[in-house]
Amino acid sequence: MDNPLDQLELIDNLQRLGVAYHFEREIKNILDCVHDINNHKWKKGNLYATSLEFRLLRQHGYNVIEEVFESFRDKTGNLSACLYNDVKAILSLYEASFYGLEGESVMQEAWEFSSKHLKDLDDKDVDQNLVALVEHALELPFHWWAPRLETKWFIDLYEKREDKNHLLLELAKVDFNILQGIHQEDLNDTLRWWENTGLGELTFVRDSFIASYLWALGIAFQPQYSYCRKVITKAIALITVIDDIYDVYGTLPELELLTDAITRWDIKAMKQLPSYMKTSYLSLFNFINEMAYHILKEQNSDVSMTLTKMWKNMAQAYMTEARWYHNQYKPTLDEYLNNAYLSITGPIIATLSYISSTNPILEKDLEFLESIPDIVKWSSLVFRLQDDLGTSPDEMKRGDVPKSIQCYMNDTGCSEEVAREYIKDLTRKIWKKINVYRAATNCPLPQPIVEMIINLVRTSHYFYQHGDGHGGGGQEIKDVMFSSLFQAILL
Ligand code: 0FV
Ligand code: MN
Ligand code: MN
Ligand code: MN
Ligand code: MN
Repeated sequence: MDNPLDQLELIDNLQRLGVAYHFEREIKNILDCVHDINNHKWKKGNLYATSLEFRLLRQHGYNVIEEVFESFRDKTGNLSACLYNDVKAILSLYEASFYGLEGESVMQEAWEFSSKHLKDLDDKDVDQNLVALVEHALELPFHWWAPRLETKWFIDLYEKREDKNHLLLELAKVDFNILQGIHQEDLNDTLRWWENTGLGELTFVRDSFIASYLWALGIAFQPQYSYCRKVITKAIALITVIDDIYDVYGTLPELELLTDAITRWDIKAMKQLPSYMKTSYLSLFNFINEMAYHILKEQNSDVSMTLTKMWKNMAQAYMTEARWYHNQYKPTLDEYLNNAYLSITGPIIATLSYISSTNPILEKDLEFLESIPDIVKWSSLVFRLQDDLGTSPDEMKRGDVPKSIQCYMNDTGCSEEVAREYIKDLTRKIWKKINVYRAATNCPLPQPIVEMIINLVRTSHYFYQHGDGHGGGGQEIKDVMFSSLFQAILL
């Protein structure tokens, strides 16, 4: 292909079909060329092409200015009304707008303009494939997709297209099935570990082991990250149990003992725990020690201090929430969020992602992660806000610390509906900060790790878009779990 637009569409399809990871070098070559072309005839006056180019270039770390959209204004200075009828172009602009950076006004305007028109879309004369894309994009824009979790959906959609490339479709299906086989092996391994812990038999624990694996898959799907996925799955399974102990089952004095035991990180501390807590504590202890041992053996790096420190942070943040709840204390939103980015455990998952997928592990990276850098903090905040949007209705019914929505209602006296809109708006604002970070060239962490951290955010969007996908799990998420993990695609 030598038409830039065809090339960009191909890249977009490769990405959505889940096979772009095979063509990283080719994609970079194309984008390098597109970025350097001086003849702009192929996209002049074409909002669809301009937006697609902008989105792909920004996604891949190229510097593009928001002013490329200035030429689409009408005489009144607004994004032009004559664009309303071009659904494909507006969708393309909408997808691009999620790559906006903090402080960019044109991007904010592009988001407002495009999302409004897509929501109000009269779809009776629009191609059904495009309508499906619009509906999906309004739920989750491409930039917020957890790569593997949307692949099956897109392959199905792509197959229905008249202009599909048969070879590409076949590649996507075969590749999906091959990866699914690898994922099933990971799951087998970890499931055996989980059954051996016996933690699933604790009466108060949510049944969410497969969901824990799906989180790991959302974070890192590529074949080489099996060890990383297994570590993350186990961590999330343990986090879920410990979280339920803090939120649902434990009494305040018992929780003080558990917090003390995790803070001390000493097997002797098990003695002081009520018997129902002992297996959870020892499982966590063993899991971390085993991982530290593995890394020591493989790389001669000692990660034990970093790991224990992250889990201490979590236990202390859980304890803070438990004290607030049992004393009926209502934190302000600021106060709540200052603790909640830790209690969502994003910093642990980010650190585990690094440790379980990086060789050589560097002391300076460990220190950087321990300091909880902005990228981890912001990602954890978005993760927290999504969790609160999805889980707080049930949490409030059961009794729990006020979550972000309730804190904002307490702060301002507004309705729940207004508070939820505020939290969604805050989510988009923090994403712009994440985008700035992602675009910066001076991040000390390896790029794949930054992407895993961002994939954690994306996975949280996925899990909580229709409620509590992790704990409660509506039918929709169960269906997707089943089809992503256990159903091969027919060729
Ligand atoms: C707790 O859910 C829980 F298990 C989480 C945070 C999802 C697991 C995913 C990762 C750790 C990556 P819940 O809504 O009860 O969490 P909070 O913190 O609100 O009690
Ligand atoms: Mn959906
Ligand atoms: Mn909880
Ligand atoms: Mn909790
Ligand atoms: Mn929650």
